[in-house]
Amino acid sequence: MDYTFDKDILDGLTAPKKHLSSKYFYDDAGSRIFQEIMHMQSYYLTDSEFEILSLQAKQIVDALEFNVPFNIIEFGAGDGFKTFKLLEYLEENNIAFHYIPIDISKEAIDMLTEKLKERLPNVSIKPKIGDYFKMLKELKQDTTPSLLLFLGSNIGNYSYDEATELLQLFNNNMKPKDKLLIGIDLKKNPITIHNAYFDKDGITKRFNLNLLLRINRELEADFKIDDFDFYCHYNPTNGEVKSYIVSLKKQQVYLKKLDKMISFSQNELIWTELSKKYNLIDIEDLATKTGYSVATNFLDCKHYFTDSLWVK
Ligand code: AVJ
Repeated sequence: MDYTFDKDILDGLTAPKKHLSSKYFYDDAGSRIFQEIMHMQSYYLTDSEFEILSLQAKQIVDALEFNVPFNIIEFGAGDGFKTFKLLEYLEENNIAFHYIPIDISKEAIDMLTEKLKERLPNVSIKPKIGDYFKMLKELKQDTTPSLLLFLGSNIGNYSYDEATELLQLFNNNMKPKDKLLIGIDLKKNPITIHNAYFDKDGITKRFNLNLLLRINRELEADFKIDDFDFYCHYNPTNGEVKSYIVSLKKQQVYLKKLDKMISFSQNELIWTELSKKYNLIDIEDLATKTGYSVATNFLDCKHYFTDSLWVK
């Protein structure tokens, strides 16, 4: 077991305002439920970014102005199906590159590698399993020009300060002229965002409650899932979607592996996720603040989402 998991869960559930990190959503079961979310009609982010990477692949590659071969280093690659369109364009146009997908989920990376080898057998792929931060240090030694991919609006999971720290860390481990293509969801009609994160079929609820099942498995806990519910709220002013698990009654949960009893009052919340939305001015500020300049914002046709190309 990852000691950090035990400690983070214990700290989060004993905090005055309970919280659990959404990075722990992605065990194998959680990664599979996230696949269902990505295919929900209401979860527009997937289609918007897929459209950009399909229809604007040429524009993105032209904007890189890289010598070949170059590295494409993807953080949190997931199943890689969006990135596939970019790789396919490069392959079809005989542009040489090495694809280095990085993810914390071994199952996700194995599936991605297997599928990519089937569909693009000639692609040079060097998969890595681990935490972005640890991988970044290793990659700094490589002199090949690199495009870093941080897609899917994963940056939204970080508060503004955490995002600043992460982007500065990327920057510190990039070479001059390296580039970062970062997917960022944009502020829009609050109803559209509400429907994407509080879906009526309860898939996002299942995604959140799966974390309690993971804690039951890995910490031998006795969460009764039916005694908890899911709630989500979008704040149109600051662009923050916040997700919560709600305790439906006064109850206690025993974490047997840590020999710790956790008390919940009725209606007590566990904050599980932040999904932050930006507008283009915010993105400009965030890039400048973290040592980049924005080369281009590639927008989908509805302008719901941008893949923003940043130059170090
Ligand atoms: C994978 C973190 C970008 O915040 O939109 C989807 C995860 N949470 N539905 C997001 C998520 C609820 C997703 N990210």
